[in-house]
Amino acid sequence: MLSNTMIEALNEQIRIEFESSNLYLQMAAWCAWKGYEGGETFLRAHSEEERMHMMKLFTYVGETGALAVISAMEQPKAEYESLSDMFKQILKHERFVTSKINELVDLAYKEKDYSTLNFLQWYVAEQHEEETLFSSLVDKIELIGHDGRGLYLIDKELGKQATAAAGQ
Ligand code: OFO
Repeated sequence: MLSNTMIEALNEQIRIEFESSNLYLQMAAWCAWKGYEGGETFLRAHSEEERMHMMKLFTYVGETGALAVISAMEQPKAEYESLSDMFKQILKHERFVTSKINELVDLAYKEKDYSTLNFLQWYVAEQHEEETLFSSLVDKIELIGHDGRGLYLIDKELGKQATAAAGQ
């Protein structure tokens, strides 16, 4: 059985993962609007991934006999200065998500809630992967994404990454 503090914290994480999903879907719309087809495909897929992160939490909370609660969500930002600006904001957002996962892990330790601790390990690994991915994309955009040709190559790369991830 989960403590009330843990239920509240997990429900907050459900909101955060849902917000991530909405944020990336909104970013996909911005990419489509700007003609970044690869970026659109990549971010649509990433939005789905975040929905899956949310659903895992939603299911876990329910399985423990607690009530999963979906709370009000923040409206995602719709417009970005550039692809580089957008990916820097994604990296910042993922670092924020990592800090929230770490807080959950701290709480589970403090409460000796070993079941939740075990459940959260998947998120710890996932955040490591996501930060690595987005930080390398930010670096690539910084390196070559300053003109039309560079941006074209970056967009192609994003499309390829989305296709490769879908085939995994
Ligand atoms: Fe990309 O963050 Fe979920 O967990």
